[in-house]
Amino acid sequence: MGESRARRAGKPATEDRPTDFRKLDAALGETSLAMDRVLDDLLPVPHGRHARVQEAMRYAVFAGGKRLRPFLVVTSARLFDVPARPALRVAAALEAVHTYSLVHDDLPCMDDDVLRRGKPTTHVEFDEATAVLAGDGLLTLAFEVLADRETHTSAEVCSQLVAGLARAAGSEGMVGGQMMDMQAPENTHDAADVITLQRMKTGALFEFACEAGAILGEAGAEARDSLRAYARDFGLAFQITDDLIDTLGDANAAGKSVGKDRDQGKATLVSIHGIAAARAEAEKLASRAAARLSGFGVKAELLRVLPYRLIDRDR
Ligand code: GRG
Repeated sequence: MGESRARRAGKPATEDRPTDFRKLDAALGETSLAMDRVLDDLLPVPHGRHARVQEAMRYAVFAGGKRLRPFLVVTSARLFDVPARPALRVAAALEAVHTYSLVHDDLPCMDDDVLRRGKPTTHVEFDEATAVLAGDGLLTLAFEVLADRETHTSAEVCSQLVAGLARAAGSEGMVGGQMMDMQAPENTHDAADVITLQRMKTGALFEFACEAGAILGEAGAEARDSLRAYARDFGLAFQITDDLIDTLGDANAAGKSVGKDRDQGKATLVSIHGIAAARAEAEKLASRAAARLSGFGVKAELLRVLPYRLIDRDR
């Protein structure tokens, strides 16, 4: 990364809060471009009488997005010297699942949103049935990609990737978290409820993103555990910041509707603790996430800086 406050003070960046994100931003940009090329290769080219669903899949995937989960996969895979191509294929599978979740989340029967990634949501641009099918198409494509020997020559690695993503996306992970969220005003009251919901709804995919790098690298349990612990803290810090943006932000900056949690009476860590305490908690989680990767040394510098970059999104 560029010159951080910590480095200017002559200390290692890990001992203080990094404030210069140029190197990280460049890496995020590079991964995003590489990701889009691989997604373009993997997504079916619309053809035949069913072209519409494939057009909608492409519309949703290429509507923008930070490609954060792909960055986590690719950067954690680099810790184990995994080549770019397999890491990008796993990253594409995960981004497909993430995009499906956004398409379905925006549907009238769920969050009923008209704006996502700064553009009309998929059901607004197409129609509801097409949006449901596009989400289904993205979800299933992800597993097709992971199971393919082009992703990894070891069947054991492919099967761990398939099982890991299925667990993260399923009813004990993202889908379960979404169910809790749909019932949130009645069932989610205190901070512990909110943390459980968020760990399932958004944290589980972050955990898979980081662990996938270790799976691809056939790393040992200790490395996998550190990456999962990093992702848990990172995910919560990310979510708190998302809630801060929802509370403070404007729809243009967020690229989506804001203030919905409050309007729907849903508790968040911001509504429970207040803005200042929520910010302090995000800061603490970012610092703890960074510390989780100390064992990887300088190789993990980008991953250590990332949580700070994300929690600065609300300023
Ligand atoms: C419908 C099964 C199902 C699940 C939906 C993740 C999710 C579960 C819904 C998204 C709701 C939401 C806006 C959550 C806030 C945090 C979040 C996941 C934001 C979107 O992720 P980003 O910011 O999005 O990484 P981009 O567009 O950059 O990819």
